[in-house]
Amino acid sequence: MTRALIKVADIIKQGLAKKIVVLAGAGISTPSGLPDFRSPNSGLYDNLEQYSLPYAEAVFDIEYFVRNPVPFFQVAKKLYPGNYAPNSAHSFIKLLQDKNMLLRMYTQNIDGLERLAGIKEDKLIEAHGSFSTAACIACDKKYTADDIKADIFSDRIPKCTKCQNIIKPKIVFFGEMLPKRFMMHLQDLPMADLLIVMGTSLEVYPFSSLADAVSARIPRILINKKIAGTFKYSPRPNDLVHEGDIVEAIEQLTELCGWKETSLDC
Ligand code: CNA
Repeated sequence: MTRALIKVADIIKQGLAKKIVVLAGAGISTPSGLPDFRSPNSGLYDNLEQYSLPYAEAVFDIEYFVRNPVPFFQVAKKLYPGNYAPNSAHSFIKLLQDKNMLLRMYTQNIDGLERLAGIKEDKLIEAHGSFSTAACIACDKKYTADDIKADIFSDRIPKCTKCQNIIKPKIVFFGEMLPKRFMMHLQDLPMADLLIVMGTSLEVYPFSSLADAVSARIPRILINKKIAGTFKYSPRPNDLVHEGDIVEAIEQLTELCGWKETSLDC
């Protein structure tokens, strides 16, 4: 157990954390079997050679998508909701919600596992969208996840029944606006009394900037395989960093909080 986990558990046990904000990324879903982006070898970026992309991020670039949607739909097939279950990282956040300690969870993930774990809509900001809805890129006709699922799983590009243009899941691509609800960070982060950052490389802006939006006197903890973002480049005096596997860390933190008897199974 690291000092960081012990310290956070102390803050929680002393009742000093009643408005926790959680920031999460693809690393909380790797234990559920989903690939993340940037992990060497296993990450999606290292497995896109077959598509001869001009650069890896092009898979989520709106201009590239309009010209060649195939790589995106191959990645979509890997991440599409329905094949994966939440893990103890998601359950821990649900536990914070049940204990009335969760102010908000901001996630970059598009896999929908937070919803499946039972995190309520008003507590959750899916900053990069989700697969739950989709729309035609030309006429904006709306579709559900189920409407386009069969096409995606049969390697067909889903096409609009009205105008035959491409139907795109409501995932936020590079070059697109984030959902309006993302702006809630302007009121949430200044109110937070503890920031928990988990499973993210903190490389995607503007999401990464949320880690810096809490007051300097508020403890921030990063739980990740390796140190990232401003925890590395401009650390604050009361920053806490736990480098390691998310599931092991959450199990330790749950025990340190005295919540071990509470099942983390989803
Ligand atoms: P990233 O850049 O791939 O970073 C993930 C981080 O998690 C890395 O620093 C890893 O070291 C770390 N990590 C991976 N597995 C574990 C583990 N078991 N325990 C602890 N740490 C771990 O992903 P980010 O989320 O930071 O990047 C933002 C992108 C990724 C967003 O736009 C997402 O939409 C996108 N994405 C989402 C998913 C998903 O929904 N599950 C999957 C892949 C990519």
